[in-house]
Amino acid sequence: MARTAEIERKTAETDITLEIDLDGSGKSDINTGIGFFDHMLSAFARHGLFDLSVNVVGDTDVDGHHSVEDTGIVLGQAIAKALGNKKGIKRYGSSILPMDEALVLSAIDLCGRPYFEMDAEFTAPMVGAFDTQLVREFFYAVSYGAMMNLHLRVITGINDHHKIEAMFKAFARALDEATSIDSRIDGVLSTKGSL
Ligand SMILES: [Mn+2]
Repeated sequence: MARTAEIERKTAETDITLEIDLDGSGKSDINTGIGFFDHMLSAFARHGLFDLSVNVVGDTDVDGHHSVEDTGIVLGQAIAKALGNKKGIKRYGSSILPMDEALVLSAIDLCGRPYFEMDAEFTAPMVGAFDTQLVREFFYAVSYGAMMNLHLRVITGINDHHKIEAMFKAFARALDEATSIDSRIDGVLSTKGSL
């Protein structure tokens, strides 16, 4: 059974089409109108081994806020939809990922209850055309859209490009683990019987 989802979302601010295959090989086709954000979503797909296609037509003449936040909402919803009933998935995933001087921890519980914790500080207001304040907006939106508990913590780091890229890659690897199927798991991994 394919674990895929396609979502289209159109508002006065953004028009987004997104497709994900949780059991892909890391192929991506990303066009958000913000170069650094494209770079981050490509890294997410590649390192999570998800196939991901994202097309965003947003009000980047205002700024990148709506485009990044709404893409987060849609990605979260697509992850939840592709997961379906969550039978057989590992549920938890974590990664501690280095990128040069930056070291980032990401931990995920696909528990059906949204929660978001992030500990990261950036010194530059922008990386390319990407506002560093949007890192929090994006991951908050993903965690709530997917109804997941997501923790992200920059343990060390100096360069904002490295810190943010390590966050996207650590998130990808943690999500790959949490969404992967373990044949030993009968039903859903919860004593409550549902996730
Ligand atoms: Mn880079």
